[in-house]
Amino acid sequence: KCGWLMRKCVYDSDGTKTPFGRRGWNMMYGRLCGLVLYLDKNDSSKNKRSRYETFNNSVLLHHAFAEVAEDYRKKQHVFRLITANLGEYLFQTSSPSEVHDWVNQINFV
Ligand code: I3P
Repeated sequence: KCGWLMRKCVYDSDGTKTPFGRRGWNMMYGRLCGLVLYLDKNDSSKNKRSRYETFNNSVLLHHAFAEVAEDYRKKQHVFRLITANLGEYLFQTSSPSEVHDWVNQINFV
């Protein structure tokens, strides 16, 4: 599964709260490949720096859990992703069916 997502970091991958200044929403292109969710700032560039950024932004899905973020009311069509190392992200998609599709694809990889 691939597609554009808005991402917000809530907890970093060491389980601590993401500090102010890095808690904003960013548009990213998500690609689900096996047990990794790759996140690119755009879907075309293939230079070394963008590959490094893709690697740096990738989320490992082994023992990760996704759910519809029903308690998050500021935006629509948002799902939450909690990772094994207690990182937490919110992702906004474009429709209810996209939310369910991402959640199911992440949970049943
Ligand atoms: C954050 C940014 C987010 C906001 C977050 C802010 O500021 O405004 O949009 O989350 O609030 O901290 P910054 O870009 O300086 O990190 P919401 O959109 O969910 O309100 P938060 O700290 O309550 O998560």
